[in-house]
Amino acid sequence: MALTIQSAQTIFSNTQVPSPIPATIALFDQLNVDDQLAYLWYAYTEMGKTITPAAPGSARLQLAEGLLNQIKQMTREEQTKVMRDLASRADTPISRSYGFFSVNTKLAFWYELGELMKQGVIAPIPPGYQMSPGVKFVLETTQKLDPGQQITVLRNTVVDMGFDTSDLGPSSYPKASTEPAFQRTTPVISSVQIDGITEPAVLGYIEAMNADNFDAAIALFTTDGALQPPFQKPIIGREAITKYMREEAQGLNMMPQQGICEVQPDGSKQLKITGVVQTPWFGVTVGMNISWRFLINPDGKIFFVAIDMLASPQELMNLRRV
Ligand code: EQ3
Repeated sequence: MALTIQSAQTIFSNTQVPSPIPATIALFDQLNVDDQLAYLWYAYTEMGKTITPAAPGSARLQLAEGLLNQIKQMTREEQTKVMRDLASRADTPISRSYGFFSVNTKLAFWYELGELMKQGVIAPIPPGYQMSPGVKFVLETTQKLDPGQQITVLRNTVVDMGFDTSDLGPSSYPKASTEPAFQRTTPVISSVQIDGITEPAVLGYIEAMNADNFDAAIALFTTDGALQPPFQKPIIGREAITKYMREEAQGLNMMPQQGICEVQPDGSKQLKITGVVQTPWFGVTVGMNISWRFLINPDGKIFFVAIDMLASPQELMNLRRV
């Protein structure tokens, strides 16, 4: 039987535990725009007491510099309006430009705005601001998440801001492939060992990804292969996956720990591997518990891989189907 992406998506689905991340984001989405901005400020500064993101390289900030300079020259009221427009995804020139940014440039843009807010250069949260019960509730919900889940909530809310430019065609901003790389600050993990796994495509994938060698990683996929990032639809085909990896997978450290492999009657293999991933934004200070669900075709090529955020560390051991 031919492999399909639809059926691949369901492998090991009965070992999956719903993540609290979408539920937290749904609560955030219900807040009004000012409360959303305040929530992000408090969540970010609260989190910053224990973990702080690495300052983005100047090369990456350059991509956001034009917008940041425009905003710096505005009055406080105008600056607040820009932030409200971004959070409410309004159709304005700045919201459009932001919509064209890659994920890491969006994060770098807000990182810099946050710094400028702390310095008083950009309008801060108004001094007399009273937290609404809604903001308090979403903050308390966020605090119950582990650090890896907290940074995912922040990341995903920032990514969803701005005007959705996906229907507007290619951007005039630098393409992802020409964007400067994240500098690796932690040593590259060289020899990959995963308890219970000897599958060459999987070991090769992790090794290549840990060296940002996306050409080597993509060569392990079938031409119609797919990669499904957490909470997203599958990205299909080598070209689209390579573009995605260049934009979003630079500098990641992947530390798979254990896995299981089940051979199917047609010779394909289904593997589930759990482990920890670190993002260059937070380095070794935040580990995200994740799983990879691989479907390898009978020729040993990756037909599908889904990356899922785990609900809890207990799930790292949750590999067997019941
Ligand atoms: C200024 C302030 C504070 C207040 C204002 O009111 C509003 C905002 C938005 C503010 C600023 C907020 C800021 C600066 C937030 C910054 C958040 C950051 C830097 C978050 C970074 C998160 C990174 C994450 C969660 C990365 C996760 C990566 C994963 C899970 C990678 C998985 C992958 C694997 C393992 C693969 O095998 C394939 C590729 C793939 C990427 C899917």
